[in-house]
Amino acid sequence: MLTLPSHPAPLHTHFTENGYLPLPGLLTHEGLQALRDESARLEAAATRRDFDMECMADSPRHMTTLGGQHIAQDSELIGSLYRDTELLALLSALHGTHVLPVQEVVERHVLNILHHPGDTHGAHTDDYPLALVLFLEVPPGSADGGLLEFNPGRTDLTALGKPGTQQVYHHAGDAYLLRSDLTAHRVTPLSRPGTRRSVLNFAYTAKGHRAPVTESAERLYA
Ligand SMILES: O=C(O)CCC(=O)C(=O)O
Ligand SMILES: [Fe+2]
Repeated sequence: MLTLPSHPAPLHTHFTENGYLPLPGLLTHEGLQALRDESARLEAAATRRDFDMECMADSPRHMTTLGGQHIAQDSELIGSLYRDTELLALLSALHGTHVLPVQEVVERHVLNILHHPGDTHGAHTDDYPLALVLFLEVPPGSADGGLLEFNPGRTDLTALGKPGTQQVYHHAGDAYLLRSDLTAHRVTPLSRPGTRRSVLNFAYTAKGHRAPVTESAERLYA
C-alpha cells in the first residue's frame, strides 16, 4: 500500500524548517488503485458544499466532501491505513515527537473532491497539528488549478498570496505532510472542465495538543 522513505532524518529537518514536506510516490501503484476504487465507492454518500466559511475569513468552499464518520463506518481499508503502525512511526520520525491518531471522528480522515471549474478549498488552518494528504486523482497539469498554496510559518490567512507563498503541484499517488494548524493554506480553484482532484486528508495530533477550537470541520464534514 505504501512505499515509506527509508531515511527520515533529513526529511524531519526539512519538515521542521518548512512546515511542509512532499512525500512523492508514498502510495504504491496497487495502493493508489485500491484507494481510488474505495473512494469511488464512498463518493455516493458524499455531500456537495458551496458556502463561505465565516470562521476562516469567509473563504470559499466549493467542493464535495465525505466526513470521517462515514469513512469510519464504511471503510475498513481507509480506517486501517490511518492507523497503520509503520505509517504512524514514519510520521513520528518526521514530526520529531510521538504522533497520535485523532479521537474525534468527523475530521480524523476525510475525502475532499474538487470536480467542477471554480471548485476550491479556500484559505484556512486546521484544528489538528498534522495533515497527511494523499492524492488519488489530480488535474493533468499545474495550469489546471488544484494546487496546494501555503505560506510557511504564517498562520494569518492574509499571508496567502503575499511574499513567501508557495504553490505546489502533486501527482496521483503522492502525499504531503503539513504543519496544518500553524500554516495558512488553501487549494487553488480548478480552471478546466472535466478535471477532478480528490484527496484523503488524515489528521493527526500529538500529546498535549489542545482540543479543536473552530467550527470549520463541523460545517464542512458533518
Ligand atoms: O486538499 C489539500 O491539498 C488540502 C486539504 C486540506 O487543507 C484539508 O482538508 O484541511
Ligand atoms: Fe487543511
